[in-house]
Amino acid sequence: MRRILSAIHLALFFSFSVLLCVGAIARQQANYAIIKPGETPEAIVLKAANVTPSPRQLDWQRLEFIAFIHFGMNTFMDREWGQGNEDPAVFNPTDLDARQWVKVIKDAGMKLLIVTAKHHDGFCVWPSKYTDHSVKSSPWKNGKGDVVGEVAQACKEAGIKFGVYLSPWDRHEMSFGNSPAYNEHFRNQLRELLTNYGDVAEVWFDGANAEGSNGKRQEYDWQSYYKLIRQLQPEAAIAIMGPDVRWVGTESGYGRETEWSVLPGVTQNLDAIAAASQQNAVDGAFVPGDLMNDDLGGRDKIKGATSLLWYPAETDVSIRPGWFYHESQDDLVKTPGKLVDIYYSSVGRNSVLLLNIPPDKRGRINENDIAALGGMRKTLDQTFSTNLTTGARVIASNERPGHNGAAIIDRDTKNYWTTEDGVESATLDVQLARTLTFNRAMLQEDIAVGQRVEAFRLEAWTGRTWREIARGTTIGYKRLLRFPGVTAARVRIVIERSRTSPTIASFGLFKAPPTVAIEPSGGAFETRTKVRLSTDTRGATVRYTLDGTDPTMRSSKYSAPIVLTRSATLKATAVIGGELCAEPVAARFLRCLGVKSAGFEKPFSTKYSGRGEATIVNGWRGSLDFNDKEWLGFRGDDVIVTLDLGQARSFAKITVGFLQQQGSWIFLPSAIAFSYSDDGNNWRLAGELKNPLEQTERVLIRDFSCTVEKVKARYLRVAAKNIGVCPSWHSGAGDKAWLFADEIFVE
Ligand code: FUL
Repeated sequence: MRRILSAIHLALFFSFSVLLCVGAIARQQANYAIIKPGETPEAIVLKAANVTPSPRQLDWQRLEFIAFIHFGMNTFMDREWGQGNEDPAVFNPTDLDARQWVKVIKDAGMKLLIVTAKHHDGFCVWPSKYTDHSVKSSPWKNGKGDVVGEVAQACKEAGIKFGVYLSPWDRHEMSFGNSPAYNEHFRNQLRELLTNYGDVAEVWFDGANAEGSNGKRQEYDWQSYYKLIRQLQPEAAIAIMGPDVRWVGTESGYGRETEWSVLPGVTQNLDAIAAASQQNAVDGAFVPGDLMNDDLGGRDKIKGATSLLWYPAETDVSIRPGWFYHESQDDLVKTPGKLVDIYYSSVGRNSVLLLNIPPDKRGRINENDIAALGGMRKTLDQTFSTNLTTGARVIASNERPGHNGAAIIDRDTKNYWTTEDGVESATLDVQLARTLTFNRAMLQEDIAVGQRVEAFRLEAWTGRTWREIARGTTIGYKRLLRFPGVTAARVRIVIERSRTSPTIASFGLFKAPPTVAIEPSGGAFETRTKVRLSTDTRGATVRYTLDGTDPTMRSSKYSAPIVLTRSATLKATAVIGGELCAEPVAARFLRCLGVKSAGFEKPFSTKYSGRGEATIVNGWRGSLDFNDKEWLGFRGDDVIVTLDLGQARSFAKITVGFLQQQGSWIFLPSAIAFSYSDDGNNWRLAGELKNPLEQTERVLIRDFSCTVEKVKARYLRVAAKNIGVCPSWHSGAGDKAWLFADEIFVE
């Protein structure tokens, strides 16, 4: 959220390139378009279809999967945000090995590494000439070390692109808030990073911002930063608070189902735009709007636009709850299964995935993170190494000369299929070499000519009819689809709607290793519950455990529904030919008292409404992703909820769970009261708690419990106090704070 607020000042840059002939007329290719007053919605849609990425945006998009490294003062202070007054003597990695970072990243399939040269605390991990608050003043390598230099060198050796994160917000630098002086200081630091370390492929500017050490706020001169970058590293993509790449809008790792790379801009300066058509580039022409909506570029989003621009999404997420390393999170590394899911939901949804892997105090990536990445890579390789469309024949319902159907399976993404002018829906009948089984599909448009497809579906030929197996809206650079295994010899792509002649550059069908489904996928039960396990692959069996450990070949073999009478954490894996072949899936089952209904005194936000009122008693816990449908979000309001047990029941314990993610303005409640009642009118207090945790703690889930002795009642009430507004030190200071609750358990 904080990025959005400050994104209002973001100005955008665009460029022209060559003349190109697609669609009815020869037109100049540009990563923006100006809409003249009076243009019809249809004309605007056509313009949007012909906005194309700048060469640097295209190169960036093709990287697909890139790495973030958060490493700095916070690593040693065990914090997420430093104050700026930390002692440089604390920064002292015992065994820093940038080559290890790069190896881990390369092995995981990532193509670029962005390192935090300076985070909000202002400590520079390169020996900047412009401050002493840097590695120069630390004991590491006797003040002669340079993390940025070691990373740049290791990247170069391994053929990985290199990028820098330089936080504009600086809580140490005295000139911060003294606007011209700090802008000069910031450019000086930027110049060092852009001139001393070889090629820079991405510059990442964060939106987090508040006062500096002197209590003053800074007016950033973004335009002058962009100008310097264009001059020194013209190939570098400027991300987030920059013109080339936009923040996807969450830090969860999940992009949008409908992800347009062409967005409406707000025209600022028509003269500048007119001048741009002669000069190739202009800054300050557009301001993007809300980046957090479900759909940013659909027809109703662009219909009133005065300009359009290519502004693609980057999905940033950390492999751990925090961006920096904390020993306490060693067991909270995302599982391979979760990382694979994130991959499908970012790379597979027309976005670049920027995955953060924070090195520890030694200066090495932790074993747990390496294992998780290894598991993820294994599954992705097993899935995508064999494209089952090899040897297929493609028959298109319509094709433009030189762009026939065969282009979609020729493995050359520069060749693409498209239709004749005026044909905006079409089918591509893919006749496979033989009958095959698959459960994944990949589609790519040729975005070099624009993003066009608005709706499509995939169908398989059953021998008698076409059966739908998957559908989607946008495709863009890449779209990955998952569906239960299908066995067929013919598949067809049906393009239902496109903004102009659709293009497909690439199509693939794949078979992912077997996965296990747990039904129900976890939850609460009263006395006993039955759980079914199944795999999506014929010939596979399932092994499982109930104590939360990973299954082995010695674990129980699934043969009939499992009957649970106690709380359990179930983990299951598929087995083929005597070998465990999939990453385990897990589900938690909790035995507790059944709640008949839950009512809220103040409504939760429509944006974070989980699965409705029942979310609070459905037995499912929320994850660290506040978007995961298990959280109810309250903006500025308290959570006051009454539970009806249906009849008077005895209970011993009530537990309620809350989330804190202060970076997203979500804080734990300040206090919680538990009460009970026989009639729903007269209430008795069962217990009261105050939250002992710091508001500065960044990411955590916390349960608050109240135990009672011999209480029997029909109604229970939990009242949790919202802290009201974000605290004074916070970037949202004074704005309404969020309170997020996921679950109440009655035992
Ligand atoms: C945020 C920062 O405040 C975090 O510390 C982290 O650097 C993340 C990538 O961006 O805005």
